[in-house]
Formats: sequence, C-alpha cells, structure tokens
Amino acid sequence: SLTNNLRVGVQGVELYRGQNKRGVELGPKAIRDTGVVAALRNVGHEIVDYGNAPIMEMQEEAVLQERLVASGGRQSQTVPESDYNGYLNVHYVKQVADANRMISDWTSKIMRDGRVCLTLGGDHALGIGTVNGASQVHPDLGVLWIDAHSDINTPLTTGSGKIHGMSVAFFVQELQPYMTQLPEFSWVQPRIKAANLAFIGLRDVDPAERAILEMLGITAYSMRDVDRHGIQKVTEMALSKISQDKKRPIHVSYDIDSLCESIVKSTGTPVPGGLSLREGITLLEMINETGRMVSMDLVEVNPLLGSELDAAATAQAAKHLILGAFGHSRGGMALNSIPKP
Ligand code: B3U
Ligand code: MN
Ligand code: MN
Repeated sequence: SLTNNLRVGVQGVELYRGQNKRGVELGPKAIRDTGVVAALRNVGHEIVDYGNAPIMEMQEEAVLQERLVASGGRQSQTVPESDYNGYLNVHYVKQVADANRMISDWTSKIMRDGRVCLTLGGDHALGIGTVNGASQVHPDLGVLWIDAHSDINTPLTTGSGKIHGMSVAFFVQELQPYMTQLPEFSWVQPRIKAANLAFIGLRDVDPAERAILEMLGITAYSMRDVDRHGIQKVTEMALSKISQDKKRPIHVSYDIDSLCESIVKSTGTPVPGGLSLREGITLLEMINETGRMVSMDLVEVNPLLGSELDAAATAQAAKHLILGAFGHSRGGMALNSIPKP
C-alpha cells in the first residue's frame, strides 16, 4: 500500500553549470509554484521546506577565470568554458564541485533530521551531491536513475564536457579505477556498488557509456525494455536487482527528460519516444510502495525553454511525478489520511 505519512525535507538546488542552457536554475521555483508542497501536506506528510541552497555565487564564471589566470595559462580575457587545465574537456569543474559539496551537506543534514529528502533541481549534476549525502547516512544505498540518458560518461569519455552527463560515474565504486580523479571532487566518496544501481527509460546512450554499463554489468532498462515488458514488470525487475533482500534504502534520481519529449518540452535535452506521464507515475508509486525511498531528486526542469504553456506543462508533470513518489492515491485518499489541523 502507498506510504503517505512521512517526515519530508524539501531543498531547492539552482544548479546550472552542469550543462550549457540557462534557465534550469529556475526549476526549483517553477516546481514549487505548482503548489506541490501544499499538495504533499494534503497527502498527509509533515514537511519542512529548507529553501534553496546558496550556490548561485559559487557558479559564476569569474571563479574559472581566476583559476586560469592564476595558473598563468591564458592571455585572453575570454576563457573557453570547455577548458580544464588545458587537456581535459570538463566544463565548470570548480563551480559544479563546490556547489555539490554544499548539496551533499544539505542532503545528509536533512536526512539526519529524520526526513526523506526531496531535491528540486537544477541540472542533473546535482546527483553527485545528493547521492553522496544520502549514502553518507545510508552506506548500503541503492540508486534508481530514471533518465533518457545514462549520465555515466567519465571526464575522459565525455564528448560534451557537461558534468550532468557524468554524475553517475562519480559515485559508482567499481568505476573509480577508470576515473580521472579531479581534485575539486576529491571529497566525493564513491559508495554505490554497480550491483545496487539501475537505470530506467534510456534511449540516448553514448557508445562509451554502453561499454561502461556492460563492463560493470549495470542493470539498465531502455525504452525498448519498457515496450517489451511494460513499466510494472521493468520496475519490479529493477527494484529486485538493486535489492535482492528487499531491505536496501533507495535513492531515486528522476530526470524529467525520461518522459516523452511530446509532453515535456521545457528541458535541456528532450528525447522522443520516452515514458508517458502515467508510466512515470506508476513507476514512482511502485517505489513508494516499498516504503524504502529515503531521498528523491527531480531535475532538469527548465522553464525558459519552449513556450510558457510548455513550461507550465513540464512543471505540472514534475508535480504529479512527485505526488506519485510520495503516495498520493489516484483512486482518492482514505478519509482517515486527511491531516489533522
Ligand atoms: N551523453 C551526452 C548527452 C547527455 C547526457 N545527459 C544529457 N545529455 N542530458 C553527454 O553530454 O554526456
Ligand atoms: Mn540526467
Ligand atoms: Mn537526461
């Protein structure tokens, strides 16, 4: 049955340097403006909104410029965003690393306050911080990554240089021997075992990413698997793969672009042929029913992309996904679940 009486902590993470489109930093506000927090209270949860982590200043370009000027590497005042010590193609390393360090602290603090942590993004690079923070509190954490993309490029395999396409690589234990260790991220503890990670919704995976998934035997259900088996079977398989004994605490990292581009247009990298909103809700309801979800990210809502109507539809989709994850019953709530005044 659905779980609807949790202590929940909400945090907004206005991260945008993990990719190259402005506007995703407005995601937390766009999602909150749907009234999702009040709706969650109506479901029965006790909620504290911790507000947005103060990460905007540390994301500014100047941080990178100072770094390169100090290293004497450049004469030009315009610094290419794609430069990391002149040889690695990783954008905004210091900005994303510093912000994530704070996000990790906020996440573990909220969870140590005894709350399920709901993180509103922001781009998906924030998953480095939330998974690090959650796995600090629950070292045996399992991770479900719901996404059109597998976000498992390393600083060496990335074509784009965008850290939101590499988040997963930072926390998978068995991948570390193959990772170029960036000093800015040396605080990250890669505690997630490859066996305790699963993907759902994939349909845009780079060849190097596929090679990594195969090398480590990571569970990955693409849209083809969803078409073959249906979302319920796929979710059951993913849940049992990452936790055979059905005891492991679960972190859900939900990228809104896992949904079909036809319904979610206000996101940085929409991909056709994705999950329907109903499939997304069903999947999250099933995770809710385990009673083991300890934290959830909802990321990549960018209200500056598409029309205003598109932005509203995307934010609404985010709201309904969150409601599913937190046990809102589409068949109506039980009378006795109405919160007391
Ligand atoms: N795999 C590509 C594309 C991508 C990943 N995540 C998103 N796009 N949103 C990359 O940039 O690493
Ligand atoms: Mn993603
Ligand atoms: Mn994605």
